[in-house]
Amino acid sequence: MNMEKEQAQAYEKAFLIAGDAVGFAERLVKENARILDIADTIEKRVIELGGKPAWPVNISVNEIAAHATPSINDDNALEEGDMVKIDIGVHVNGYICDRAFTICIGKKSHPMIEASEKALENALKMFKHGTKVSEVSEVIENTVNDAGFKVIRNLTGHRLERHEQHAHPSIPNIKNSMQDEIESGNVYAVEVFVTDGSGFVVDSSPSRIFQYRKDSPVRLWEARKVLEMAVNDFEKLPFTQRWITGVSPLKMDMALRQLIEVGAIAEYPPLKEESNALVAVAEKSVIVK
Ligand SMILES: [Co+2]
Repeated sequence: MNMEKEQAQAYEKAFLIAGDAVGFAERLVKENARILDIADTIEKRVIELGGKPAWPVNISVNEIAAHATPSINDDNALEEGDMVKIDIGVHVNGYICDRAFTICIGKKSHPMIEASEKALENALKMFKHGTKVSEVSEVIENTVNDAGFKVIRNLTGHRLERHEQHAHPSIPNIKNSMQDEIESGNVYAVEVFVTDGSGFVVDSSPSRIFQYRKDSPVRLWEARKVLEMAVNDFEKLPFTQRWITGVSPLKMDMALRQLIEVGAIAEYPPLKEESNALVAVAEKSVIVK
């Protein structure tokens, strides 16, 4: 199956902007940099280049593997030795490019980062029509194990769909017996998480990433306002408190809680390595021609 021209052009633009944003972000991640400034600056850059953030920039440090993003008045800054994972999503017209990289502050590299990048590189070489997903997974796990580390068992790569960041099939990082095959015309994100811990993530808190699920009546007008923005401004893709305008910070948490209770939005809590071990990630998206 071949992509339509309009879709192909949107993807091309999203991929170019994401590539630029990654290079830009790499220069921002350094000792004493405030994570709020890093996230705001990257998101602004994506918009200036004609894209939209497909989700809030994730800045996950050390044992946090993913789904952390700065709060509205976040004061946290990066420190020497921090293992910093930046995950950037860019969309053009709903067509998404998903990228992530890791920097260890004050070090040129780190064996864990090198293992994630090597596994990603080996996996990307296999993205041809007809390759089994299970073959890709096996290459990822073997590469990481050969480097002396473990993959995170319950985090996966995935297919990308219009306005859908995690479409079927997933691309596990562990050996499996999935029958799905890589298909031309599809877009996939390969996302390799590496650790020296137990290789499993659990929910942590507080959640700062949310996503529209369904329309539901809610009492607070602030909650209705958030839901309206989730649909109209964020196009049913993930969002965060930092992006919500016109709602007082005092009412924000109450509004979000109401929406979660009625199932109007879902929350994505930060994911923490179960044994509090360091985690590195390397992720790229690929269009299969
Ligand atoms: Co991803």
